[in-house]
Amino acid sequence: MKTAIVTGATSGIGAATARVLAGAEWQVIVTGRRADRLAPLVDELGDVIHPAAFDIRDPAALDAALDALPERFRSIDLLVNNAGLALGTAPAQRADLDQWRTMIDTNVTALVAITHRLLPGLIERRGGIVNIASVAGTYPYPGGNVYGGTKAFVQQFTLNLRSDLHGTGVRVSAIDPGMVETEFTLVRTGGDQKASDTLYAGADPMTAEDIAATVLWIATLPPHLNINRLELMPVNQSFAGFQVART
Ligand code: NDP
Ligand code: 8X3
Repeated sequence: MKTAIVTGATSGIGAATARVLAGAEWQVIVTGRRADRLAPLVDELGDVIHPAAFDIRDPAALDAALDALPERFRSIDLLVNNAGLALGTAPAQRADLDQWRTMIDTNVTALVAITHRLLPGLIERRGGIVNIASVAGTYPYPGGNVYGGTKAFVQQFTLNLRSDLHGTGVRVSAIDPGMVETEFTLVRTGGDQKASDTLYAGADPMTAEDIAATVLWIATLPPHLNINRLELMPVNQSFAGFQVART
């Protein structure tokens, strides 16, 4: 049985990915700060799930959680770097610097730290890494400022990892989803359920399960195949034009 670690599995894409992987006979280490959201995954999926509740921005907590893994969860074959968030939609000139720092600490610094820690084992086992980036890393939009910047980092880090891991057999992929209905907008708006409902209403957005199925597909391709980057959107989402300020 192969072992995956899915960061940010207390909700949304991470929780769905844990379910899909467990259903495909993987055992899964699930992480996130909310321990009360991890326990039900264990109840639902059984002892193929190992919950590890910690703040991924805290390097000591990350090390402690990985050091405390039970023996049978120690040989990790797949790292799904999913934990992440957007905070705020204000333009840069009115944005909150602490929110910017939180996004960088979570989406960039913590992702890099867990990757660095797990790389030796992943190389040993010719494993894989799937990074959840975003269309926000490719296409700018008003208010996307630092969130989009962090996701552009994830995209480029993914490709650069591929270069460094050349010849090791380790697969590295970035998934760039567009609109997925999760708690993402609730978090981004500081808990505004109405704003979240309004954003998704009538849009027929992607589901967390859509992205989870994509993670499983990437992770179970024949070993000679690597998906470098994969961008997905709901049919009802596309692109708008440039803006011009006239004086
Ligand atoms: P959710 O808000 O539903 O899930 C985010 C997950 O990240 C939660 O499990 C949360 O756990 C975890 N997380 C956030 N901060 C921390 C932290 N400091 N320590 C540990 N875990 C943390 O959103 P999604 O499922 O949508 O988001 C998953 C990923 O997908 C993110 O990287 C997001 O940027 C990306 N994405 C989302 C899109 C969307 O439209 N929804 C589109 C493109 C990309 P907890 O709060 O319990 O710590
Ligand atoms: C989430 C997608 O467009 O809200 O990464 O930034 S978007």
